Amino acid sequence: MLYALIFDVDGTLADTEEAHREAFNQAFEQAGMDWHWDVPLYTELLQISGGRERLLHYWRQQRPDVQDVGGSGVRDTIARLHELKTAAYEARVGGGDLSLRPGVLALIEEAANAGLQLGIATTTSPVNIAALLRAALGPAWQHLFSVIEDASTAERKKPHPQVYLQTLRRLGRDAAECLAFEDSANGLQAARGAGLATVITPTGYTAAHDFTGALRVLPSLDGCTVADLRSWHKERA
Ligand code: XBP
Ligand code: MG
Repeated sequence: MLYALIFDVDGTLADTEEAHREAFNQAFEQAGMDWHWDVPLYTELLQISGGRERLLHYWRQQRPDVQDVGGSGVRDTIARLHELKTAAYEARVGGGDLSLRPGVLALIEEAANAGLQLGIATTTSPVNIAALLRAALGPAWQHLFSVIEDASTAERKKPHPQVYLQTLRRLGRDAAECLAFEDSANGLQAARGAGLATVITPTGYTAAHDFTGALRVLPSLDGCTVADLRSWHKERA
């Protein structure tokens, strides 16, 4: 039986990575740094989940010789850049410009009305989830989700399964009673690592990823119903 749906955020609930990329570049400008992440570079950097981890990876890869910026070491500089970036992203997305991907709102509402539990398992920061979902689902958005696990509660980032394992534990569900929804290879690996059958809806940033092991790979959740999910869920066995 299917009892719960667990959603990734970035790329799955909404196509957010372009807004994240622009927010990173705004943070670099505000910090007076000459870094700039264009779309091809950001597509590559998205293989690292977590904004702080992505910044550290880029620094080690592109500027291994630079040990501090304006007297702050690497760790402090990254923390400051990520704070600037998160504020820039919140300002961009909090105004409601970014809508949910096609079919997401209808499926969430139908699933909630059908009594399915809804969870969120993401590597993004809680500020970003609230900015996106408050605008897209209204101020009471949190009541739709029984469990939210994010960068503030799960230290290990995707493809590590920690965020999904913690979500399952807090839902009180076995993986076999749930479906996961993801957009990326890291997300698929994390969900599969927790034993979850996973529906993939790629974005422009993740279209070239390897989705072997996905239960379904769909252009979007548009037209997807709870009845579809129940029949796909039966197949996974
Ligand atoms: C995608 C990510 C996040 C975002 C940036 O998260 O990997 O790091 O790219 O957000 P999801 P932060 O698991 O929802 O696909 O800067 O807050 O990490
Ligand atoms: Mg994602």
